[in-house]
Amino acid sequence: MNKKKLVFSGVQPTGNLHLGNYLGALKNFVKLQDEAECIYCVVDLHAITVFQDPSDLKNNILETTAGFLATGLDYKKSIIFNQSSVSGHAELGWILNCVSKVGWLNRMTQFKDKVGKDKEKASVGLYIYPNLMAADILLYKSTHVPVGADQKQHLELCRDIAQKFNADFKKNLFPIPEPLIQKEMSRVMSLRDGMAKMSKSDESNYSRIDLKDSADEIIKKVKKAKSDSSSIPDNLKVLSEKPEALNLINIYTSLSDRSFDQTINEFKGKDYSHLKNKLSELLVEVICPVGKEIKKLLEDKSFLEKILREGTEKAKVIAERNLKEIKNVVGFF
Ligand code: AQP
Repeated sequence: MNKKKLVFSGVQPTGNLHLGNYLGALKNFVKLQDEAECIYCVVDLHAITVFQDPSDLKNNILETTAGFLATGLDYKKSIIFNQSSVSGHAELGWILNCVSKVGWLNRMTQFKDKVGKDKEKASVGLYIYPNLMAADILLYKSTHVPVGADQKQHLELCRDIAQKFNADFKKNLFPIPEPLIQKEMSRVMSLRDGMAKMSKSDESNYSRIDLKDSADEIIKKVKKAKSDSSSIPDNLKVLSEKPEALNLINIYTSLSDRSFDQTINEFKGKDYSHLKNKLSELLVEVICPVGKEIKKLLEDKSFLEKILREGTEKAKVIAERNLKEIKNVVGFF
């Protein structure tokens, strides 16, 4: 059993990276680089569970890679690559499809939320997506997985699959991976609806802050964000009844690396317009440099392709070694 801390996580190249990806995942990815061996993957096989225009997909893979680098990932410290270039993900994905249970997948709330009433028209890939996610993680025998709270259920499924595989084949092959979910800001909500998560696929541009937004766009989006007409309360109980307002407080808290109590003490009794002004200033300070860096990196696509190629070579070494062992345990030649 691999006792070393090995971190794996992925981001789908399905559009512009947003504040939810940054606060829920990427910020944590960067911190972990100095504590553990880290593998960060642009999960393009996951992206095609919903149809992607091929040329958009190519651009989005590079843009997500640029987002990784611009938020502080160092390709010399971490392995950065795209999933489809290491065939072991798909191969182990199939093996795990045969370990996982239909009943387990039927409980996945993200699938139900994404397909709504159109279940019959959803791709099979979207349904078995969590099994592929388990393969991504287990292919490297990863021990820790930094994700936003929306992925917690998928990670629990991955743990169940790893345990079942180990039990079925009577071999302690896979470590049972631990989720690393940010305590302060595990779920960034939409700026238009405090009950829906901020998401790339939300049709409204005003629902999210994209990492490439200009200062003007950020200010406009924060100004239009839903909040509350009364003043800011001094406790979480009252705020919890106003999810949009709570979301703004949480974003400010997380971006400024403060505690919730510190933020409340600063803003209690004031109007939300005051919080919005401070939040816009902070967002412009933190997010605009990231957006500028993404745009700069995208000017040299061959550099980004080179990073992915080099990362792929490193990922393949681990993946091929582990897959050989896994196939042998399953009974393949
Ligand atoms: N709103 C969010 N709050 C906190 N964390 C979030 N993450 C995504 N949205 C939020 C985390 O970001 C990582 C990468 O997610 P992803 O892009 O691979 O997939 P997703 O969760 O499906 O993100 P989107 O934006 O909702 O994409 P679409 O619209 O394409 O489905 C994950 O760790 C995720 O938890």
